[in-house]
Amino acid sequence: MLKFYYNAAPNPMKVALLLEELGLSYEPIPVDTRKGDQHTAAFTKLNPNAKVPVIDENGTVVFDSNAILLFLADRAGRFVPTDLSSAARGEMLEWLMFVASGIGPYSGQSVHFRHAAPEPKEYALNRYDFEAHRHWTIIDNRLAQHHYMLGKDYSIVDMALWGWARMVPYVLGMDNPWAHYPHIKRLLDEINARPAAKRVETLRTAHVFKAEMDDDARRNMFPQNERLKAS
Ligand SMILES: N[C@@H](CCC(=O)N[C@@H](CS)C(=O)NCC(=O)O)C(=O)O
Repeated sequence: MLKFYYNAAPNPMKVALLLEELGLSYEPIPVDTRKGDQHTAAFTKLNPNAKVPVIDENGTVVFDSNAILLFLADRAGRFVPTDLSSAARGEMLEWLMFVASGIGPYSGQSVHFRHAAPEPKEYALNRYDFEAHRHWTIIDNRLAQHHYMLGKDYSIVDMALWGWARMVPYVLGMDNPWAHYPHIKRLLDEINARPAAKRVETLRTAHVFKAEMDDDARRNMFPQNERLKAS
């Protein structure tokens, strides 16, 4: 049985969506990152980067959300162009990596500096907010011209995006970002209505993760701050 190490954050949720879309049976294993579960020796043996998601299927371990999406979709021959030398395959890879290296990190840092970092933070917040908007604008422009990220076929790129698109109001600190990003909202609503997304919602709320951001949670989530205390 495939073990799925997860929490309710964007990167694990995009993998949950693919697991559900593929109809794979899996054992969900909650990793409570505010309690520090990601730093245990057992977990860092699976993912030395100490982050979720990770899958482990009888010893075949894959960490990092977009690697997992590609691994599972390639294996199933679904939700990806399968001809390795086709232009469609190149297009899938470029957008998947754009989400992995642009949307995820810039949105994540925008969340960090907007909601968690201490003052002064104007410079950093301005940079990451600007970059998050710039990346989401590129996606919205793409979706203005194509129904899905790769055209007419729903793919793992849409799933990778969905993980983060759900969080856009929080990422950008806006009540209604959708006035600026109507095409992303259209895709988000469409995916949310899929039975697989509804099952992900059930999974997301099935386990109660620690909600308080107390000193212990901050130590577990932002270990870099310990250096500041020491200096
Ligand atoms: N590049 C990784 C990033 C994973 C990541 O940042 N996971 C977050 C949840 S979305 C996490 O585990 N955070 C806990 C921590 O940073 O200690 C991926 O795409 O899987």
